Amino acid sequence: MPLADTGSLEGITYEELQLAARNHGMPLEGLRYDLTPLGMHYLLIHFDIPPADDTTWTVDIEGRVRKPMSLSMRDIRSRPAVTQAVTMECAGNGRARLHPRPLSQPWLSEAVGTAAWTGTPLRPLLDEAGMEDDAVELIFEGADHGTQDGVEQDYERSLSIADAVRDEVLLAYEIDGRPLPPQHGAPVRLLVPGWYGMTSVKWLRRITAVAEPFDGYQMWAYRLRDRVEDEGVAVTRMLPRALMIPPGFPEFFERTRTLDAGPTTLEGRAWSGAGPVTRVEVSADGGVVWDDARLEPAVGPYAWRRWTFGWMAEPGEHELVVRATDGAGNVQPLDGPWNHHGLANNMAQRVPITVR
Ligand SMILES: Nc1nc2c(c(=O)[nH]1)N[C@H]1C(S)=C(S)[C@@H](COP(=O)(O)O)O[C@H]1N2
Ligand SMILES: [Mo]
Repeated sequence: MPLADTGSLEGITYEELQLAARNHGMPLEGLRYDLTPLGMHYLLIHFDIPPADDTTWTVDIEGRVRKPMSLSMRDIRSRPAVTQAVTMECAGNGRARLHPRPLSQPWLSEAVGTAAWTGTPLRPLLDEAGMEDDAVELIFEGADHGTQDGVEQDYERSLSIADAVRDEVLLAYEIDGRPLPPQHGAPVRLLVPGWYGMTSVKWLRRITAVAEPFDGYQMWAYRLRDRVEDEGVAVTRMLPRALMIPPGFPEFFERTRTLDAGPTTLEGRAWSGAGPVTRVEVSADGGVVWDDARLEPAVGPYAWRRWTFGWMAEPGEHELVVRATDGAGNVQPLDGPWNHHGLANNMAQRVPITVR
C-alpha cells in the first residue's frame, strides 16, 4: 500500500530527523509560482557547505585535455551568459513513502524547485581545453568533503562527454538574478537540466577528463537496485511527476486537509526529464476514475508546467490523486517502485481531504 502524504512514518530515526532539519523541501504551496521564490527551493547538501572566496576561487579543467585551464570567477563571468528556467528534483524525492522506508534524507514529495539559473555554457570551455581522443567522461568535483558508507570523499559525479556538451549544460553562478547563495553552491555549480539533482555538482572546483568511466562513490550510490550487492542501473533523467497544492486548509500537526463544499480549482505543476509532460490526470476517488487536467505552457523547455482542474467538492471524505505522462510515454505509477536507496520513486501523490 502506498503511504498517503499525510500517512504515518512510524519509527523515524534521529539520523533521518537530523538530515530533514538540514535539507529542507519546498512547501507544496510553492507550486503556485512559476519560479520558486529564493529560499523556498529545496536543498540537498550531503556534507557541510564549504567556505568559498569568490576572489580566489578557480575551476580547473584538466586530465585528458590538450590545454589545461584554470578559470577565475572573473573569467567565468566574462564569458557569454545564458539564463534558463530549470526544474530540479532530488532523485530521493518520495523516498519516505516507500515500504520499507530506505534510510536516508526522508523526503515525502517536496524535493523540487524551479529557478532561473544564469551561467556560461560548458561546451565552449571544453572546446578550448581540447579533449584528448581517449577522453570518455568528465568528473565534476565539489569542494565539500565527508564520509558516506565509510568512504571518505570530495563530492564527485561524472557525465559522458556527449551528455556534458549539450547546449543546456551550464556552469551556473546566479540564481534568479543574484549570486548563488552558499547553500546552492556558491560561487559556481554545474547545472544539468532534465537530470535529477545529484548531477548538478555544487561548489564546483575541478573538471577532469578521464579515459575510463568514473566509478566514484556517488556514481555507485545513484543506481536502482533491489539489493545493495546488485550492480543496478544508473539514475539519470527525471521521471514524470505531477504535484498538487493541497487544497483547503491544513491542521497544524497532522497536516490533514479540510475544504468547503462547492466548485473548486485544483492546481499544481508537472515536469519530466524527457521534455514537457503531455498529460496530467486527476482522480477524486483514490485512483478509480480519472479526468484530464488543463495544461498551461511550460515555464521553459527544462521547467515544469502548471495544470488546473475544476472539481465539484461534495461533502465527505475523498482522496485526490494526480499523475503525469510525458512525451516519451512514461506514466507515473500509483505504487512504488521500491529500490534499495529509494531513488527515482515517482509514485502518484495522494491527498486525503475532508469536504464539509
Ligand atoms: N558538491 C555537491 N553538489 C551537490 C550535492 C552535494 O551534496 N555536494 N548534492 C546534490 C544533490 S543530491 C542534489 S538533489 C542537488 C540539490 O541542489 P540544491 O540544494 O541547490 O537544490 O545538488 C547536488 N549537488
Ligand atoms: Mo539529491
